[in-house]
Amino acid sequence: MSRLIVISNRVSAPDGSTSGAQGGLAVALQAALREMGGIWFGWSGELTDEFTGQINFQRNEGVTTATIDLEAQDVDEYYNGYANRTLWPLFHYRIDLAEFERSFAGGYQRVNERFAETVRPLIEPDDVLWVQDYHMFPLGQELRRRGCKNNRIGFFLHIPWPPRRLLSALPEAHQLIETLFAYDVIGFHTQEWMESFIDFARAEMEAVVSPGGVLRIGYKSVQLVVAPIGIDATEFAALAASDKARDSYEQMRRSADGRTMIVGVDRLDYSKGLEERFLAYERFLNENPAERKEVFLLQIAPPSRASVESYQRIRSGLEGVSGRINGAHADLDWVPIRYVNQGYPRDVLAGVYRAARIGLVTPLRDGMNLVAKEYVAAQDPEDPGVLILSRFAGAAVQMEQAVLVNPYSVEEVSDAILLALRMPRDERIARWRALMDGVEQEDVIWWRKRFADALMAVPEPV
Ligand code: ADQ
Repeated sequence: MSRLIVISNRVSAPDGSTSGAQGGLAVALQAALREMGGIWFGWSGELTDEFTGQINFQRNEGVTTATIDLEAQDVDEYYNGYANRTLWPLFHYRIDLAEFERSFAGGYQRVNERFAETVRPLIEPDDVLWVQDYHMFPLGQELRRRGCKNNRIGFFLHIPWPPRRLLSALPEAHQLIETLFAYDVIGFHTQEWMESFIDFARAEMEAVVSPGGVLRIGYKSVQLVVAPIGIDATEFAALAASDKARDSYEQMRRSADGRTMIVGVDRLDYSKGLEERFLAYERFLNENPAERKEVFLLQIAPPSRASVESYQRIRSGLEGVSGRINGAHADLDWVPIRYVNQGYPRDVLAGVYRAARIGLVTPLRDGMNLVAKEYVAAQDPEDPGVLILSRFAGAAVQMEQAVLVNPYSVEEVSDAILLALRMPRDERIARWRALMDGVEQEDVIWWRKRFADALMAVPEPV
């Protein structure tokens, strides 16, 4: 039987010893690795003075992880540089924040070659490879060049694919996209991201697409598939029913002191629309004096990518806006925004979600957004809260019973908050039931299977 080799920037062991992919994605990939056997390969998160390609193997609960250390220059150019200062902003439609430097592109290519060189000896002829996300676009091609001719290699993109005209600003766009033809299958969260990809390949590279979703340039071809990621709904429901979740639920209810809680949970990232969210909430406070002191917003936002300047700016920007709103509106017994910069264990988070009457998930652009699904999975079926969700999150395609909003419009989001607060219980239950059915059916196991089926259906190389 084939083994599975997962390759991503960071890896995650079942005991949580290495950080990186967390929650549902990690659980799903670990389950696949347990079933098929194999290895999860990636960067350890550690630095080394000189790259040696020495691999650190660990085995935990039936999952083997293999990690390597990188040089400081690698991390600057590949991770902080090309991945987080070039591709991430550009792929989230923030060309204004994207930085184009040849050293970043060079470092990105070098690290992908280092990954390929190091992981290559671990790969056997029958192994199936699954490469994750935008850190690793050229990896498939580098592996093919090193002799992985017959392995099935799939690639999944966790972030949006930007419109063609935006992508044209990337100096290496053509080369980068050509490398993707080394994969057998490329997966996207939504039809929209896939269509943007096809649009670029057609218009700029004369690619042709067949009705079955095979994209061709000359003699090279790749199968495209839409596979929206889900959460592990069963795992999350169990978390929500745990003692820890109940404690945090009760603690939140007590501290809410009879007021209605609105919750936001996001990595501190400009793509998540936090500033717009705060401004929309302020508008709600101004427009609805009667409701004003009946609500508060809890925003949990642990800092991420803190060495990148645009992240430092968003952080101080948010401190400014939340401070100003609290300064202008707070009273002796009420603070409108509780703004918390730290991460919490997932069971605690589940209790917090359940205690919130509104889940406010308003990214300006998001590949999928798993917080929206977790919020739904944590609700009390008898008295569920209301999900307010950005139209520009990939999740909106599957979650049309949420209150969908344009996150750029403070008026629309403010109106949505009022609508959600006044929504009768029957309607909340009906919407929640439909959302929960989707979250349960199209969960992370479904996602993994959908992608794996597409990969296994590709005709075997000869
Ligand atoms: P992210 O941009 O990280 O993921 P998201 O999908 O919302 O966004 O996942 C965040 C995860 O981190 C959730 O599981 C959430 O519970 C957890 N998390 C966030 N804040 C936390 C906190 N304070 N404490 C503890 N946990 C916290 C990228 C893409 C998304 C895509 C995913 C998966 O940007 O669009 O949905 O990958 O493909």
